[in-house]
Amino acid sequence: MRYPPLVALLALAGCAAPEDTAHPYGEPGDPNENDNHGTLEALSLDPTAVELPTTRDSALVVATGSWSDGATTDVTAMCAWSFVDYGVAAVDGGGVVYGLGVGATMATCQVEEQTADMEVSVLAVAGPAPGDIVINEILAGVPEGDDVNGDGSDGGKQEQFVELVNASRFTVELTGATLWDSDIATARHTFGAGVLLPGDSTVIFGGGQPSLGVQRCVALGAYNDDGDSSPGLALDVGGDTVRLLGAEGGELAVATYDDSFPEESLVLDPELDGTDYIEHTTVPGSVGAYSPCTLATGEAFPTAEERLGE
Ligand SMILES: [Ca+2]
Ligand SMILES: [Ca+2]
Ligand SMILES: [Ca+2]
Repeated sequence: MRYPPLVALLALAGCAAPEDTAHPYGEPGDPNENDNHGTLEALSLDPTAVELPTTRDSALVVATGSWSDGATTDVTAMCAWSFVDYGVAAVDGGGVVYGLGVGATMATCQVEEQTADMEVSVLAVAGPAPGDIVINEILAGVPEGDDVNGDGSDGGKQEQFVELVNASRFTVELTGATLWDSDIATARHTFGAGVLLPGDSTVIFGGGQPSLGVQRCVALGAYNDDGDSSPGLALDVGGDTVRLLGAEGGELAVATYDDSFPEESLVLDPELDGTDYIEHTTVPGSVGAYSPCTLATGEAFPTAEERLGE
């Protein structure tokens, strides 16, 4: 388990995110321009080593091929990439190198029968920037009798949940982030040590012992200082505002709803990328009133590789 729920808060020294949150994607070249050069005789990468300070940083690699007719061309878009450790880095079709997690790995580009290697090291996981983590789904009005968190009992307010998804292209650190409702002066949940890869999700329930068994999703009961009288997430059915604050207190995400969602979730439309919320059952192919840890259709959230490929 890489996400212990109740770990004491740690400062995020050294993990501050740069101001620039743009996605510096290169455009893949046209593979067809290499069609008439015969056989690829040599392949090289430039640079051959990349060090990324954080998972929010990226670098550009160019693959150059030497062909049997004497031509030398940019073959970056033709690379089939493989990694000794797929948890450390990824490279998109434009040659942009991304850090997924702390560590070092060899990345290999293969074009035809030729291969070339590049060392990639990633030094730290970045803190989240506003917009990285989206509040994708909120369940305030729990259908009576439903065991939403999967712990075997109908826990009433324990079944309320907030579904958070890393909709960015960066691995981010949630340690010390907090979740709030609009009318209680203390955080409804404080995140322990943990990171979210692109497309990973975490669902915070009002309480109980959540057990959903969905890969790339961590389901937790709200962790706060309320003691035995815990109101959990305290999501008012008549309307509320949910806020996610970073470890330093800055607002990362916010969602406000009214009383128009009586016994089902509200969900972003479209999921991950939208700004408005709609009734969960109105999403085409919806599995029902709610879908903690998955899209409304029950399908998995897109993986890091799928997000990079978009
Ligand atoms: Ca339950
Ligand atoms: Ca409330
Ligand atoms: Ca969902």
